[in-house]
Amino acid sequence: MTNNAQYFFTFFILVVLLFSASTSAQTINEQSEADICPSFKSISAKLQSESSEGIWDIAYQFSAEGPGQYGVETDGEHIYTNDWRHDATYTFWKYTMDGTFIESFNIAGVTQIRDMAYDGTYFYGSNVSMTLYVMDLSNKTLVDTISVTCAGISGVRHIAYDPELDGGNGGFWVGNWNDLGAIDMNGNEIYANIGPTITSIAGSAYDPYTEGGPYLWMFTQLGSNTVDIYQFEIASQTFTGVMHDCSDAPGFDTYYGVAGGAATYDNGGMFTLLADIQQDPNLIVAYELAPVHAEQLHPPVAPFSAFIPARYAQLARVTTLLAEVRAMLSDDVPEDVQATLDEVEMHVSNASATANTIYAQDQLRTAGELLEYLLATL
Ligand SMILES: [Ca+2]
Repeated sequence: MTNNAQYFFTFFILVVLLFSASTSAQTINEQSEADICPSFKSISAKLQSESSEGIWDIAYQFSAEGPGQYGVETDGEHIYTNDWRHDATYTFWKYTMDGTFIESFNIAGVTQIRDMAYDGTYFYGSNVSMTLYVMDLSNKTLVDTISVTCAGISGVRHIAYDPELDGGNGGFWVGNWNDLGAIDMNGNEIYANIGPTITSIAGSAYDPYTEGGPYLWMFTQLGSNTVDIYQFEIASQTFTGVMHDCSDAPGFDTYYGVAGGAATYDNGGMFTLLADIQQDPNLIVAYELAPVHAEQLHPPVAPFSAFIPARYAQLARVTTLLAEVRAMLSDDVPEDVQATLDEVEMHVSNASATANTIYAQDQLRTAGELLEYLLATL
């Protein structure tokens, strides 16, 4: 990464931390190495006339280090994939944020994980059983297991972390190919299987930023290309009809490619969806969904006392200004500009570290003023 990119990456992580300061029946296809829904071929023909909305620009994409890497997730520092196969040599694979392979590794007692989720602290996933594995992929450890109780759910294949579930304590949307329910952080049922009208769900991810949300994106093995991703409105628990066919990704294997896991994250101010297409090797595609807007955020899970709505307005302003500054900078950031940016970072950091609301807002206001000054001089 260039210095500029590195700076903004660090900075946006900081902003993300501010927003979420509290948080902390398989079928083995012998030919394609893909985990394929038994019923997908029979239903796929029904759903070919849906529309596609949203941004859906491809920010980047990369090929995994081989086939079988069903799941994908990121903590914003690295992208991880995981192998679903019973005979996998390695279960986990680690990449840089632009998809450069770093290493593969195992965690004792954890195999055949499918889709994954990340809650800001740990990674979660299951081998399509009612046991959820809580993993620290950075330290390569199994932190805990959670026993899932959710009527009508036959196993956890797809999983998405939703910070608003359980009255803001957070929880997961989970299910197997054809079911979808919700559980709290201890695995207890919040919603039994709702009987989703869209099925063959391989992976899912949470999206609070696309207009009209929050939504889940359900990566399904439906459609003529078997990589259709559907928008699910959480408030009404219904599918909106918005769909994107991920076969637009360059390198998509029209014969073997089928949906796998999905994840979402803040990619430098652009909320981005990672779609993991099962083929050989797996193809991970990063789609741009929507700009990250503070005003669309709901209150965080267990906020510091200073995290009140007024602060969001300040944060939103800083985030917007930062995006504008970023757009005007080349890779070579002049020394004086960098010094001002460092100062901005310090103020945002101060704001995130204090429990004093007035001080925090003052710090964010100062950061905003510095960015406005920069914009005027660039
Ligand atoms: Ca997921």
